[in-house]
Amino acid sequence: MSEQKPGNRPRTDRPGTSRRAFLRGGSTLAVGALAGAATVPAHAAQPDPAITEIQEWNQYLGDGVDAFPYGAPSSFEKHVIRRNVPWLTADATASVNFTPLHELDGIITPNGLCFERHHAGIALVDPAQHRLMINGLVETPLVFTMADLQRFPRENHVYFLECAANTGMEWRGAQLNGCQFTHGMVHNVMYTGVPLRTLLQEAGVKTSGKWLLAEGADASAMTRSIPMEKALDDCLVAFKMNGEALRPEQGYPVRLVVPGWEGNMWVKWLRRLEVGDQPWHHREETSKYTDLLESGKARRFTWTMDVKSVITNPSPQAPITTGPGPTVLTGLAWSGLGTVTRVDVSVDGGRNWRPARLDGPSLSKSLHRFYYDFNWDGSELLLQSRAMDEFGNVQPTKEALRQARGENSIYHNNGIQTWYVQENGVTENVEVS
Ligand SMILES: Nc1nc2c(c(=O)[nH]1)N[C@H]1C(S)=C(S)[C@@H](COP(=O)(O)O)O[C@H]1N2
Ligand SMILES: [Mo]
Repeated sequence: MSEQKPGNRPRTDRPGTSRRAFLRGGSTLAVGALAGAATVPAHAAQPDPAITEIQEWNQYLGDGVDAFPYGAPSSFEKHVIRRNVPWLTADATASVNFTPLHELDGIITPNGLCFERHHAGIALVDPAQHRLMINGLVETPLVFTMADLQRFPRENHVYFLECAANTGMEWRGAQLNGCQFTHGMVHNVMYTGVPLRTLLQEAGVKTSGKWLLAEGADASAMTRSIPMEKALDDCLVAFKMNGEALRPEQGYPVRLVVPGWEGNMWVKWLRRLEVGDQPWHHREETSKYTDLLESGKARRFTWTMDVKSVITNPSPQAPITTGPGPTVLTGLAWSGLGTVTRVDVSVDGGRNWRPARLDGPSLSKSLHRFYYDFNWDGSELLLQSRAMDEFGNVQPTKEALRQARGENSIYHNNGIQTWYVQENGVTENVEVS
């Protein structure tokens, strides 16, 4: 294994897995690829049919204002869609699809591109028939209609939702070729909703009430236990995303928002909140949403999503196609604890780091956008990003994660991702070791 020279093509180095490792060693990687951004060369004016010919859209009237009562993206953007990996799950109703992170910019995920994860398909709920009940250890059990919920003072907040299994396939080695598949179980929208605290206060939580059971109205009747402290802190009962009604796949007409915590607690199609004095035993919590350690013991109650980042461009689905010269590298960073204060980028597999430029709003428990504008000299790159949050937590290497938690884990993989950019711009998912 150690004979492999730096600069070799990544390869499958483990029988039985498709792990691809990229060995770091010598110094053929161009650190010189780092010169500051140059000015983008404008094309010298030449006869160009795009200019000299009259295009179709220049000759005929377009569609009228009645053509698209609910708009859709340009037909030239057809490839920008959620995608699933059929072999990951047995059927599409208990499954997941992925946000096309490499096609997006800024920090907001458009509603139609938010990844979906459900255990029993998308429930189609009639809002007029939907009820939210609060019962258990409360002074007054309550039932709210959707109209009732809209009468409470509401708030707007941008939060990321990340499934605990995001990047889970990558624990044992580089696996899926694209950030959509390695990191696409995350989305970030602005929610409008009523603070959960307001509704709980309305019902009057008894002093013995320490836990909340949140239940969904879908066929899986998914339930999750949430500690009262979190419920009273920043959770929302949300009915809007990015200004419009929740999409059916995101829990229409109402879902729980549990900022910074793993996605499975964000119960969709929320119909019941039961206050109790201890956590409930969920069918899935011990089997699916618990981290198995090497020792065979499990980490339970690992709810916060740790500081994490990924370069979205270039990446395997978004290679460099423009050749050497000014290149915009960009990506996303987030922390379930608060804001991201710093992202560093390496082009040589983690030996040298330079600060990236954070741009756009820096909101707590939200995605952050970073850029690294550089002048690519056309040599091979091993791209990595490393995020730090406002509490000084730094994103770990995959190796450090494996040392801490072994190789059996799936959940909470916030390790540093590496992309290998070849001289022709083609980009692959690899690991440096
Ligand atoms: N009622 C209900 N809520 C649910 C689920 C579900 O299957 N049913 N899946 C959970 C999981 S595992 C995740 S990661 C998030 C995904 O939210 P999204 O579909 O909006 O991306 O919803 C959570 N809430
Ligand atoms: Mo999840």
